[in-house]
Amino acid sequence: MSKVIITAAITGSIHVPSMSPYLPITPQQIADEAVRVYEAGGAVAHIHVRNPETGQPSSDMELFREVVTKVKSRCNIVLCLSTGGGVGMTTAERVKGVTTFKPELASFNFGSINFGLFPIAEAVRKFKFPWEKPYLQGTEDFIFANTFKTLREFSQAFEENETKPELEIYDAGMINNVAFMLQRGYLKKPVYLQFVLGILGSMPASPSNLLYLFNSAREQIGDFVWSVCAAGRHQMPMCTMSLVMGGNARVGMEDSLYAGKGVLAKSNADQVEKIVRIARELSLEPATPDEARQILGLKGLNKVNW
Ligand code: KMH
Ligand code: ZN
Repeated sequence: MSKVIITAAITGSIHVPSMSPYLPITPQQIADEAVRVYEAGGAVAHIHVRNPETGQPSSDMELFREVVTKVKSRCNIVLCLSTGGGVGMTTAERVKGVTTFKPELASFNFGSINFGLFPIAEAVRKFKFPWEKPYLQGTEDFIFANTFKTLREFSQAFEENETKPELEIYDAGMINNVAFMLQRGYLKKPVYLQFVLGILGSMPASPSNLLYLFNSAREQIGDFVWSVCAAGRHQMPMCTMSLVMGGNARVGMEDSLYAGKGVLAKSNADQVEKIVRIARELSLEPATPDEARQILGLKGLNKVNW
């Protein structure tokens, strides 16, 4: 039976605590969620951290340390640390998780976009914390900068720490960036691409856009391993399309707070269970973390720095 990698992005830096009481905030909650994802059939947990008091996205390495050590003591799920971070973080802060922890896998955003979260603010009736509204509204004027210099510097950090990059592709031009960095020797094949659909400021989530990204990547890069994530209500349809097309799938509360129409997910595991059910209906079996390590060519949990 074909194996598919199910990733869950546990908390992210897009949603704010006022939007769901179930959004994991503290290191303990994030670690508990990663373990629940593992138990539900997830092979990878994508990790951001938040200030435990306010829920604001953070780049504090001690918060990351608490999460990764707690998870490792309980299960062998692959941890994919974020280098996307959150609004307002510097590139130096964002890459620190790679140089500090030498993870097996980390996200690597492959171009710049005006990451527009500001419409989300309109949907929140009452904000719990003072940082939330300006954080979202400020993105009207926020460039999520991943310049060629950053791509070069991050590539070197990934290579030095033997961390496999998960290349986040929000837009067609970013495939060109991957081809360029491959040609210059900054990336090695096979690359792992994740098509990110439905973020305002980049490509909308639609079947034709996913097909277009996939075909463009085939033309420009050749063979690659790939996955899909999509924002909000597009999460399950786009992940299902990825599975049908032979790709992998990322769910999780970073991308959607819902487990169904109008139903908040109580845990990331709700979404993992759902995509696992869909996969099995398609005669696909979720990969274990060790199978995911093999598919992605990861160095192994014994080589991380925690
Ligand atoms: N925020 C996402 C839509 C990252 O953390 O580096 C993609 C992501 C990026 O997860
Ligand atoms: Zn992320």
